Amino acid sequence: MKKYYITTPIYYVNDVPHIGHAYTTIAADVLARHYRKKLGAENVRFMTGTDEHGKKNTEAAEKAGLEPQAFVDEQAEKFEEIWTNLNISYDVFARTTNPDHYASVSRFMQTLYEKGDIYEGNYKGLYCVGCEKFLTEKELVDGKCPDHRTVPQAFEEKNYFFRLTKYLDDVRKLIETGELLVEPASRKSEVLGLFKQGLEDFSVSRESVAWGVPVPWDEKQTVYVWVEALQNYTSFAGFGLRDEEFEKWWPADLHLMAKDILKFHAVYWPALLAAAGLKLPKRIFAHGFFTVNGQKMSKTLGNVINPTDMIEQFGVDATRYLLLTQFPFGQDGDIQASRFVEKYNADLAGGLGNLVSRITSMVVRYTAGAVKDRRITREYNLGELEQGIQNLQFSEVLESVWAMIAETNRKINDHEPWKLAEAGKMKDVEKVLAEAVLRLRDIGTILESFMPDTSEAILTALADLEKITKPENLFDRK
Ligand code: ME8
Repeated sequence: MKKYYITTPIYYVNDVPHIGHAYTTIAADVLARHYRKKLGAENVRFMTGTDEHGKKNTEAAEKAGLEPQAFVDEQAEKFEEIWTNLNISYDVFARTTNPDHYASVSRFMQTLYEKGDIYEGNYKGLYCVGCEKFLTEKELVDGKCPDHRTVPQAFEEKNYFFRLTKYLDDVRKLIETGELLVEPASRKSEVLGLFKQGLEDFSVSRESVAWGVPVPWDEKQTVYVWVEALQNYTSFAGFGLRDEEFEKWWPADLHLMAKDILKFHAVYWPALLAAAGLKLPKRIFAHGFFTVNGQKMSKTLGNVINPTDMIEQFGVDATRYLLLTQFPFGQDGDIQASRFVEKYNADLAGGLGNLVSRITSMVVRYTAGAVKDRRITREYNLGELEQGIQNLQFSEVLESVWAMIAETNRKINDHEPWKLAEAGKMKDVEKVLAEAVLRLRDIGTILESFMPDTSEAILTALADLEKITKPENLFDRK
């Protein structure tokens, strides 16, 4: 692999970012940082952004008493700000109201049209604005959208349709053989199940929605917001705009998202790409959807957690850590927000923070800040941990790191360097501390992608084995 192009979904700006958005974006950031170390920063492109068209956003703008553009500008800024505060190292922030995106989408749609994969039809259906998609009667619960608990709007208009059915067999085969990876395995089966149930051509334009990218051959219509949003992955890589750039980055190495939008990414998107004659993404990974303290996160329940509040309470790295360690990535789970303080104190203040402070204090005190670089026996395999990151096993990797922290602590307790010092056995003291320092360096190295500031503080303090310093307290007890 020579380059790595990773994306998050582009989030709707109808509301402010919450920890659901943060969860995916932090995970993508860990991968981007990891691959920058492996491939060099110039060979990694990490993209996130905002989905700014469609009804959902215009309705929110209206409520806020603003013109759509003014509203989405304001909202997009909030996302960028939060990502900066969370130390998200994105390379590109894709906003779908960017004129370049319009040009790229027009080019893409025109290609499908000229190929004969678009036809005119009449659409009659039930539309859920919350999902920005049509629902079938079968999907409704008590006549309502099960996710948004609202009655969908009955809707009939002239639309353009995409010949999805023409590409279904090809896409299905690529997923089956793993040429297009859909992960985890449970999600792959779910997607293959959709093919079995049968899928129909779908409408890719709207006559009644003005806030969008105009259909190039019929400017009275706009491109359906989902079809246009998916194309952010190609347009912001330069499709139809900057050929050399597009050549370098496409296809994407990983599209990351939660399972709620897997169908769009694993069925519609590959089919659209195939129709446009473009390569398909290499890997699609859909992680689980989580609840908070056992309940669905919702405005009505008032349990939506804002990442900014978490950063204020715990700091950036602790927020990243607390979110990624709640449950295995890829599975559904529960964010136990009521136990954040307990976990913070146990793992960060008491665990890692205490270990760093303990070791560096002893080195400064007993060996004047200097230890010899010795070979250490490692019970852990750094390469395996790196592989774990590439497999998106974030909570497992962090668990292993915390096992290393506990083990390093235990070794210090067993050898009691303070007693050795009292007995004047300074060579032994130095040996025990040197080993602890080197383990701590390994820990700092693995944490680089997860907790960048913490890792830097550790690695800086231990950079020169002749002049080890004690860093400031990493995590204050809460
Ligand atoms: O769907 N658990 O945007 P969106 C886990 N604009 N992840 C969660 C989550 C939760 N409870 N809540 C949100 C859209 N997410 C479209 C995407 S892409 C071309 C267009 C995360 O703002 C997760 O990544 O509704 C999920 O897939 C995404 O937010 C949905 O973001």
